[in-house]
Amino acid sequence: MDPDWLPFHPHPSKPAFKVPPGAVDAHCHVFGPEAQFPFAPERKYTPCDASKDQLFVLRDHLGFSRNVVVQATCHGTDNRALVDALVHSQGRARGVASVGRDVTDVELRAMHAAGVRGVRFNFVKRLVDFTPREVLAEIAGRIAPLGWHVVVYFEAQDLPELWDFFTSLPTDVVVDHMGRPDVAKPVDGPEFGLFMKLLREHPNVWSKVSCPERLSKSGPPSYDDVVPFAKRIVEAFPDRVLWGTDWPHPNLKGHMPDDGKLVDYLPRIAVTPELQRKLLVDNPMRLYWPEEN
Ligand code: 0GY
Repeated sequence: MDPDWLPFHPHPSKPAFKVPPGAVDAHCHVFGPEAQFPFAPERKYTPCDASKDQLFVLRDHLGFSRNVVVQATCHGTDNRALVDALVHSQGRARGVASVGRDVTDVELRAMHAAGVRGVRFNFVKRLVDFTPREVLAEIAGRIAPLGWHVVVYFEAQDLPELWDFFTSLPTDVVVDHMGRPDVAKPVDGPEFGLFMKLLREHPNVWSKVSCPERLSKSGPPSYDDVVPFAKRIVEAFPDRVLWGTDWPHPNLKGHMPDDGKLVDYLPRIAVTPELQRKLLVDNPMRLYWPEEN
């Protein structure tokens, strides 16, 4: 583990907000355990272990029913820890993998059988080396027939350059953490306006409204400065939003959130029971468990 690595909160509080029945934590990770699932040689950070069993304990503690486990960059394109979590979840976890162009159709089908329903393309420069767009387009073309979608992670200032690539993808496109807006800038300003335009003009684009703890400059426990951004998206696109804890919170500096308090942030961005049900149940179920709809 990196010397300045902040481990996840050891005893998260019980949230005051009761999530609706069947709620899905649609963005979380597993790390290792390293002794069983070594981290990738090309990784940019070495985290603490954060196992599937610890994730499932947190799920139950917070009142969630299911997880969507997203491949983190510290595991590169080795999805074994992710797949292990899915197959031991009793059908209560689905996943988003990272694959290279060398992935075989047999491997893709095996991941599908385990519960993988998407691939993640990461454009955050501190996390990954550059992959040519044509390689990513090729991967997207291969996973589209499986009914999978593409999850993209990028920072707001890079959206203009990424726009043409994102809008050319043949699948649903799920954006992590609202495209990481700079929340010191106005919610009505051009930078966030461009992200809203992406959602408005492209009905296949979804947004996770997660990670106030990552985006906030005003800080915990209320993350006030992030609320207007997330609330704006939830109210404008109630059928294309997802939320997740982001446990175990990779690369946070300064503070580690109490996951119970993160759940208590939810009714501030989804202010009615209907919006809460769409965000936490209907939307993730439609995307990850469509056969149950
Ligand atoms: C997140 C955010 C981060 C890390 C990763 O895959 C990853 O390593 O996604 C980050 O450092 O901002 O969603 O987990």
